Amino acid sequence: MIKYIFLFVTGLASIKGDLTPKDPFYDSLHYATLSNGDFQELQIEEDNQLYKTQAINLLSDLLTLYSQLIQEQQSKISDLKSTVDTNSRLIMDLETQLAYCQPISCRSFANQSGVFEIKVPQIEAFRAVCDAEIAGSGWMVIYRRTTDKDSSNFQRDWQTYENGFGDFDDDFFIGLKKLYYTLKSEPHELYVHLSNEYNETSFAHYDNFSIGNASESYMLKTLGKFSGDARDFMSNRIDGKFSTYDRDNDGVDSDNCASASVGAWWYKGACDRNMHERYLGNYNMWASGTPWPKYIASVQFMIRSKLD
Ligand SMILES: [Ca+2]
Repeated sequence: MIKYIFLFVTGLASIKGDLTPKDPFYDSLHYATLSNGDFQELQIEEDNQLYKTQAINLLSDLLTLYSQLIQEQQSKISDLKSTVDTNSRLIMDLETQLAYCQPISCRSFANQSGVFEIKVPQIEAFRAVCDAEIAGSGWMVIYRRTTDKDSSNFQRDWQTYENGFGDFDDDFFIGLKKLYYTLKSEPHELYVHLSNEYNETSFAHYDNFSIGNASESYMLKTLGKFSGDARDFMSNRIDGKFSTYDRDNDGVDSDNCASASVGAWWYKGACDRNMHERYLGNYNMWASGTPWPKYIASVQFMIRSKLD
């Protein structure tokens, strides 16, 4: 076989003389005119070159495949990052919602007295006075009135009582709206602290204090069980709506209790004495006709979540 190839190649040698190194067929004819040994070496060399080319092509294919795999993995990583980002935002949203669902009350500032920011669901955070001295820790002061002076005006209209007013360092009312949403957020107890001119104190405690919403005129709904060394002057007002001089909800047709008795309060069919009466320049107005000890010098209403 090789002999015939050799003769074929030898025959081609005569053609080579008519070609120059620049002709396209020159190399082929040059190879064809080689000796048999040279031809075999050339064949081996060409085979090696072919293997190299095949190896390079294979390596190129592998590189292409590897590049595709890397691109696929990068795409998957990008998708995973996107998923992680989405889930992170979701977690942050849930944490925010959770924070808004979990009330921040005076219980959050155990054993501390002062002004702190409170957050209960459905309303903006607000500042409130926490008291940890009078009846243990975790109490939020919703109303304070001292009778040693008449600087604080408790004769206010409905909107003012709804929003709250006064000075945390002195006399104030937290506001019916904040009170409603705070009491709604968790079960609360109520503690009424009284002191007289001799710094003697008494208290009234109710273990389940709640009121209605704005459309119910913040009706006094529940008080729970009463205890204390003061008299219970609140229980007979359950189901009574809150009244101000410009919002008569007292159930008394012949009178406007908040105006006549000079005090916004929960009334139920009678213009009873209350804590918001106008200060008349003496302590006796508190003693006369009220169930509280004589000469009341100050009163403070406080609420506390019943949950730990
Ligand atoms: Ca009336």
